[in-house]
Amino acid sequence: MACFHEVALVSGRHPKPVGLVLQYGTAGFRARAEQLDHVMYRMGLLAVLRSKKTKSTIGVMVTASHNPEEDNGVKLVDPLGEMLAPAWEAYATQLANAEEQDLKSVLTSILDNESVNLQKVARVVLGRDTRPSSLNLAQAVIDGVSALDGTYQDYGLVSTPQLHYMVCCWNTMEHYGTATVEGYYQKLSQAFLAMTKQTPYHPEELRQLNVDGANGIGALKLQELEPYLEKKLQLKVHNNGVNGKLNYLCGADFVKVQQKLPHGLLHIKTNERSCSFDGDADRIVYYYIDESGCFHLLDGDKIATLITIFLQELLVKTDLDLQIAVIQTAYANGSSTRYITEVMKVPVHCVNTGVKYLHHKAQEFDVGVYFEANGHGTVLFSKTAENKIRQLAQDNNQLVERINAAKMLENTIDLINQTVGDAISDLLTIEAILSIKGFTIQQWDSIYTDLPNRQLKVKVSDRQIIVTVDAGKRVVSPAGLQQNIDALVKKYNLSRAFVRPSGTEDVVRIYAEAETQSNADTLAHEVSLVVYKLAGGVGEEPKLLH
Ligand code: G16
Repeated sequence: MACFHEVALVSGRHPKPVGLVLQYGTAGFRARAEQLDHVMYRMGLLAVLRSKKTKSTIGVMVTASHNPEEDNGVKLVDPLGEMLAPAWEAYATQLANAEEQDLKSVLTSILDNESVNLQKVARVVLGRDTRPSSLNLAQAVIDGVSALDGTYQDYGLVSTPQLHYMVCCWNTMEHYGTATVEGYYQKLSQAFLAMTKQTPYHPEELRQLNVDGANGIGALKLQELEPYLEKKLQLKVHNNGVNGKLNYLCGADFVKVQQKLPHGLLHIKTNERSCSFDGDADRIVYYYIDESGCFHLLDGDKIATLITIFLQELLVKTDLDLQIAVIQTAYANGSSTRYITEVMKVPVHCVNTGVKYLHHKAQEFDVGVYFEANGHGTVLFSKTAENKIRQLAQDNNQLVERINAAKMLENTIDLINQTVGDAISDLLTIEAILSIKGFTIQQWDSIYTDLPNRQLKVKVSDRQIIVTVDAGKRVVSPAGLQQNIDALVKKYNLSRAFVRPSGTEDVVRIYAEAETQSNADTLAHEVSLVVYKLAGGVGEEPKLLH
């Protein structure tokens, strides 16, 4: 059994740059790849301690998701495939920032605080995205795991949600699914084919979907999945990484923020259904170009609405007493929130940005649909809900309509990745729903009309000086910033704006919504100027973009 004395020696191969301080952010650590070797090694150590503590398999994913290719990062995955518990995020930060001579004492204090028994076995599974830096960084994780005598399985190139799925499979004795990439494809494709069994093979143009793979892992994995779909769906994968750069001028974040087509799909046909993944395939957004050449985005809010309509109709048919709710963040378009609460009469809850917060809130309901506007989300079914649905699906004494609705819900449970937002699983769920309901993308889009909005980024010297409350919707520091934002918002009809420090990039994010696009753009620009002035903006003053 290794002791912490040896760990301090081995870490000599993964030294921490003196004085470097990094924070565990919205979804783990993110920084320039060259700053992360020691962090990866130490997250390998932490994963072993977490595994011993929980007596479960823990996941480590090397990825910086939507960030530029030069960045990298790490996401830790807890026993049921959820994000690392918040108390352990603090340990992760302490460990990442401990100077070499303090590493042993930080490890010892985690051990003592958590009463970790070092004699327990530890198992870690890891995966990585396609960034050039990911292979070496994954090796640093393995070195950390090995330094504490943990066992590991390296899944190599996988999407983040696939790794979350593996963790859940391992810890449920494969009740959730088989812990292989093939097992993942089989589980999802079988559920998809079962859901769409009754729908006819649509003409080719309706079966075809353009996918922008962001030049990342999602493109590779979709190509592996396609043979399992028995041509029920035809995927035209663009930006598959052969020529382009990861997330550069493409991918879900680019499309959502810029509200325009990604490179590689600039010439899609009118009304052609298209979607974009992000760099590690945990987000998806849809879009199309209408007859007048106008770009239409169907983001996480539209996805949440479509899925909720589908689930609510089925729940009514089953006549089961199950409560459904939608979880959003401050970035949710005001029209979506109004539609879901006022027209659909489904309760909506707003939480802090970060899927870990949405996931946690969604667990409070029988059926919790959670989506961030950026396209990151999924559906959680409580154990009680799942049991009731599966029982009804098998109960031949019930009305056929009830049984069929329960069977459809059962397949939806199997299709949706309940561990985390998953672009592949979401894509199949959306495609199944569109096919079952016979909806075109335009019909889906017309459920409600988005309020025009704009997102901007401002670079400041220290983004942590911006402190927010109320799910990130109001600023309490620096003084005067919120009052300025309030005064600007008052100038425009149906408007709203907020700012918050990003937890994945070194920027402050600005969001503005208004009755017209021009007002949303102007409001976002005015707010960005206030942030620049009051929060220590660096570089050039933000300019109004049209
Ligand atoms: C991560 C989180 C998301 C969050 C996004 C942006 O996404 O998983 O929940 O919305 O970062 O966060 P922030 O605004 O704090 O930068 P991803 O896809 O990059 O892992």
